[in-house]
Amino acid sequence: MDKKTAMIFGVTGQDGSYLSELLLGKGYQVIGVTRRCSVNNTERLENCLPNANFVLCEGDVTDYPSTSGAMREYMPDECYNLAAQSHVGTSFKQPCYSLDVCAGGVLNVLESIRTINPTCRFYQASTSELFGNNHSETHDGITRYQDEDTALMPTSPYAIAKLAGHNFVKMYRDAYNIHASAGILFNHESERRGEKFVTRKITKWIGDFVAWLPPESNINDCMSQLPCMDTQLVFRDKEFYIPTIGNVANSPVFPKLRLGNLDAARDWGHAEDYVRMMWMMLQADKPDDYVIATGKTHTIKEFLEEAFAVVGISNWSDYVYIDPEFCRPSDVEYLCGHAGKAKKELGWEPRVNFKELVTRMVQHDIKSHA
Ligand code: NAP
Ligand code: G4F
Repeated sequence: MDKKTAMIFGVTGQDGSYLSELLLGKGYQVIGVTRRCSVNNTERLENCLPNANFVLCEGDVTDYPSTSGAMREYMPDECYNLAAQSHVGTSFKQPCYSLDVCAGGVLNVLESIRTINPTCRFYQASTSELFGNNHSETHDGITRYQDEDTALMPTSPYAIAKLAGHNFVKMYRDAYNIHASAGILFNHESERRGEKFVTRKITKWIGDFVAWLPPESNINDCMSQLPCMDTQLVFRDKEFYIPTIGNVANSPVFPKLRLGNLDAARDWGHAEDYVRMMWMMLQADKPDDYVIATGKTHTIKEFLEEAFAVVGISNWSDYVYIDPEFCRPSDVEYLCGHAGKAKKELGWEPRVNFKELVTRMVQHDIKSHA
């Protein structure tokens, strides 16, 4: 049988890199579409770049000539649209741009498929942000959850734009008979997660902090010095600094971890599990939309507790400064997905649990300094 070709928009991102590795492992030719960037942004693709079946092609989802041009040149069997301005906080600062990429971008790719390559199967990266602050009550013993029947009530420019993209998928499926599916994915993280998302921001900070401490220091001894600290050092330009003991490499202070809302709850899984489901959705006979989630939810505080525990710190709040800069005009407070449909129809289940996810991320960010 001929080798299958898959096209990935958003290939340089967290999910794009894991999906590329999965598809190359299955023998696909992978065409990764990347937008022009002033510096190299293919760091996550280092495992893929040497593979002769991996091709990078220039394109931007907001630019129809480039999406249609890529479609015409490679005529893929499968197309995965992962491209997005994916940071919810940023979408409040750049709402028009977020709308262009997350809504218009989907339309450009779907139109390219409809007009040039209508048998191509399409995957759209929809999101649990679509639910906003809505949830369903009780089902299968799970209380307060979101699934495919929970009404969508987006509360950010990102989520509203993603809802338009989500609706385009259904429309192209129903009106034009395109094999187009959307994965309503709950938060998924990894060692490759962007450093401005809360999980990676936390684990990266821990990795940097541990690297900054003198090798022989005991973290908790260090913090026991807190009451003695010089208040001039503690406040500087709004930022808190952690006082140190001993002779710490050239820098007498270390900035605290600055975060926003710690009470929000998220259903966090590992990205490797979630890209597997993207591929599974496109192998199904019928296109459809699926919730993908672990069914377990944790607050940011719980993530902090678990992450700091990996390096033996129990009093994590001493290291964290709440900075209003990281609070959003509106936030989604509670997400907990019910992925029963994906399990029943496609046999999908997550393999990495919360504790393993957090441990892997922290250990990776510590090792990155070795
Ligand atoms: P990510 O790391 O932020 O990656 C986003 C990708 O989109 C990057 O490759 C980025 O390219 C690309 N991109 C941005 N604007 C583009 C444009 N105009 N044209 C072409 N490419 C563009 O996001 P991710 O975590 O991998 O998520 C993948 C997708 O799933 C996104 O659509 C996201 O909204 C959605 N999603 C993610 C989660 C999650 O928890 N991770 C959950 C639900 C849904 P550059 O490298 O050039 O910036
Ligand atoms: O890590 P976050 O930025 O992820 P968020 O907003 O849930 O969005 C991610 O998941 C969505 C799926 O549900 C994706 F569609 C989206 O593309 C993205 O991947 O924030 C998580 C929570 C929020 O409640 C936020 O307010 O953490 C809170 N938070 C607290 N302090 C912070 C911070 N978030 C960030 N990014 N930075 C902080 O300092």
